[in-house]
Amino acid sequence: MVAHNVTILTEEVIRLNKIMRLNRKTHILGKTSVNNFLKNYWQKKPLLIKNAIANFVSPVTASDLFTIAQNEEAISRLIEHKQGIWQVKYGPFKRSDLLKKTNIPWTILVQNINHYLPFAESFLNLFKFIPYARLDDLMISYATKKGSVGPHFDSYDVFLFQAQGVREWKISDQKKFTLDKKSPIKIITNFKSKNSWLLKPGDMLYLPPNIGHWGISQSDDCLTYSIGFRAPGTFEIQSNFLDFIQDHLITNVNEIYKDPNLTLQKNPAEISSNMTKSIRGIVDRLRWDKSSINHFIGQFLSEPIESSIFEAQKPLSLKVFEKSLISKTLRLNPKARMLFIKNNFYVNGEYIKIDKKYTPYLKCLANDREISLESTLNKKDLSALGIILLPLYLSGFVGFI
Ligand SMILES: [Mn+2]
Repeated sequence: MVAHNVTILTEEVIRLNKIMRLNRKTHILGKTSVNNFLKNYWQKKPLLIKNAIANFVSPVTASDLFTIAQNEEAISRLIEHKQGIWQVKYGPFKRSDLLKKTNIPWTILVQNINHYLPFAESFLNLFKFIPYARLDDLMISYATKKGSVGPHFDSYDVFLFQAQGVREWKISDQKKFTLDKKSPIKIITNFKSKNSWLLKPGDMLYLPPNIGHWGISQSDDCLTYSIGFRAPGTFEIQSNFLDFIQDHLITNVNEIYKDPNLTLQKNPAEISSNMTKSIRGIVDRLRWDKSSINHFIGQFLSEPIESSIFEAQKPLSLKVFEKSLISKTLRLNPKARMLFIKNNFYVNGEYIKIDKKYTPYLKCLANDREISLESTLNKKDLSALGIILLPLYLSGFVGFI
């Protein structure tokens, strides 16, 4: 695991965690209230927040980022702009790839930092005013002076938090863009800047989808955190739903088409109306209701990202597991997604069947991503919770701190 190699100042993490826990409702949006943000900005228009976190010092360093970029599982990109040509290389990288001295401005972007650094997971807590089902990940980019990924637009909402150094952000109000067809990355060729801001450590810019933007590092130590959101496509929802229906068919596999009342047809190649009617009847027997659609939604939205690997744990007796449950804090694996619809819970695309009585505990685990059970919990409830949680533990979806 890469996390062991990453040097993070523990005190700094604790200090930041305190700021974030105490002020998480209002802090990160500055003077803008959450309700005002959702009503007037979310998915609608950009918002610049100066001093979203005052006196911010990034606990994540460029060196941490380079360490993560060496991990096989990590998703990273290195972008350079050489003599008018954009070049992109994909990770994993070697440390030597990143430490080379060059006069050409460059930038590296590493996704899913919250899977590797506990600090990054805590940092995402500041964005709890947006549902987890919409949250994608924390990406961190490092850039040398003039480093950039060029003028472009994204299909998703993003918060761009300046963590270290200075970055200039130019944004446009254009509706139509022309793209550079030769470039390996999405580059707008007719970009016209409408606003330009210098973001210093602790400043943040929110951008809704499809806003042209261009961030250019103004220093050799530029670190930008991108809090990205996800939104499933309509085609993706529909095709995944059809797969779900297929996986959940309750049909007698031995039942076959019958025609005991067959009569002589004039054209043997013709499919008769009797036959089309009979098969239409079979298709019409496919049924789904609100509850099966909800199960689909829960499973679909809680699917972890494709590259996630969960390590299975060594078998453990329920008794030993129960002991840990009341003495330690159980937390979700940073890569795990846990969501719920009313009293139905979904972890990493799996439906977790539970007695209604235990929903408050599971809601706590889903919302806070961790739970500490009290030792005063009675034996029956402890054992019931153990039976629910042990399979999640064995799959590596939850673990003890
Ligand atoms: Mn972007």
